[in-house]
Amino acid sequence: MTFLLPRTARVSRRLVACVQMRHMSRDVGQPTHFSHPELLATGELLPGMHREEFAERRSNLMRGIAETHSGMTEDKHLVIIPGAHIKYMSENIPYRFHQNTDFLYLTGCLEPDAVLLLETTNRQALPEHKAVLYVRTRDPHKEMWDGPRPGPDGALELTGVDEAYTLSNLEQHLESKYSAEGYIVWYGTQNVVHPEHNEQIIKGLTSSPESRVTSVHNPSTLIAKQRLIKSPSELALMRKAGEITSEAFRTVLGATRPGVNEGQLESVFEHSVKMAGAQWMSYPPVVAGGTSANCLHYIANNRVLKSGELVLMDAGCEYYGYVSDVTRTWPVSGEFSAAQKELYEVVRMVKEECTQLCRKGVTLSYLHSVAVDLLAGQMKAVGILSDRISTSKLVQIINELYPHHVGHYLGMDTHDTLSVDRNTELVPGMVVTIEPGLYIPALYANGALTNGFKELQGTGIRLEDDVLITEQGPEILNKNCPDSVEEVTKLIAQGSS
Ligand SMILES: [Mn+2]
Repeated sequence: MTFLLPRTARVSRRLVACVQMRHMSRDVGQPTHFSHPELLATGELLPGMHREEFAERRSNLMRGIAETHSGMTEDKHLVIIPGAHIKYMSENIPYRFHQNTDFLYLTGCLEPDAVLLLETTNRQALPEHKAVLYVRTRDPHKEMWDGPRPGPDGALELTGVDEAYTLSNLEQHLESKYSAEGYIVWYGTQNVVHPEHNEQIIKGLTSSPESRVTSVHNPSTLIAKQRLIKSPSELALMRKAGEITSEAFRTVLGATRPGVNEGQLESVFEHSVKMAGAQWMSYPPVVAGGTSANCLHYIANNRVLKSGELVLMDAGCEYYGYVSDVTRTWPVSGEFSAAQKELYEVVRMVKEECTQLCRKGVTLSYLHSVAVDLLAGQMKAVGILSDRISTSKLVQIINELYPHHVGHYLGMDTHDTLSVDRNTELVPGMVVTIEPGLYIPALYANGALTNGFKELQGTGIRLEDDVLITEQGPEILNKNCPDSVEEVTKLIAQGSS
């Protein structure tokens, strides 16, 4: 087994050593102070987020790894985090590139096909480590078609990692520098981010007869724990995503009238968030008129909205890597019927109560149980469900009418940090959604609805806010998104006047 690097690697190492510039002096395919001075200060990789913050996150991850191996400080660790690859709609037609969020969190780098390695530095205890990036090679022909690439030198200047190489070195380096050296390897094999790199990584780590890699640990749980608590700069981006989304909902309310297609409201929302500076919608929005609201992930958005029905819209935007996720439901005509208003107020009250409970020490699981109890109690109290229904029957009915959870963590992904249990106590810096709903099937046959409320068959209502936990209590990131009957109806009326 040789430790001599292949010739190409030696060349790029020398190249790396020559690079002393600390500021970008050319376009590298993602916004920098050089290309977007109006958006980014020197050294920032995302607005308000300096590359030092990314270095700190890498150190925190290595500290977390050290803590999982207390007492074995001599262990050598190797963490491998691949970036996303470009996906294609059809031959040569790419979807817009979306970076793997763990990779973005640790590097601030928006380059497709890149790989990050973090390795123990010789004879130094964690969190001391070396960060190495592998990126696509520069290619004038391809860059003419697809835009500039950083290449190893650009990646180094951009992110401030310790070393950078072209991807052609990845497999060979894994084999020659790491596989026989007894590193404890941290790499996510469960949800493969990049199938092609995955093959190279597995081959590089295991194909040599001298390889000592027999198992890998998944780093994603440790990264999720870190991502769960947002830094001030992350919160600034999330507040902005919440503000943009609130404003977009106000615009969509004003554009609502009978005869408008669901897809047109989607388009009003998308236009509004992009005009305000967001890059994406967080997910294909749900714009569901009438009974379509009972399909929780309805995204066909192709029906004409009719007077008398409600429209449910679940939509959010992504602002430089951080997302919002908001839901409102309102009457197409601008006026709730008496029964619709009762049901709406039940859901709104439950959202309000659960939001106020978003404080240090409570859990999403607890909030969900509160939501279930409140929904059940209120449905009886206002007379939508008969007060003669037994408690066990009531539990069954609420499970039917409210089939999802009250919330999830929110951050770089809409369903953020999924490996974090919902029994985790909330602490300041965490962001959760609070989204109670009631969905009454069109053919709801179990006789639960009282006579005055039969018209609610086929009605679905959900209200969702994004809530930051602070020392002082909950902060609603989309606080300008209206939910009172008065304000919602006023905005619809203003739009149609
Ligand atoms: Mn949600």
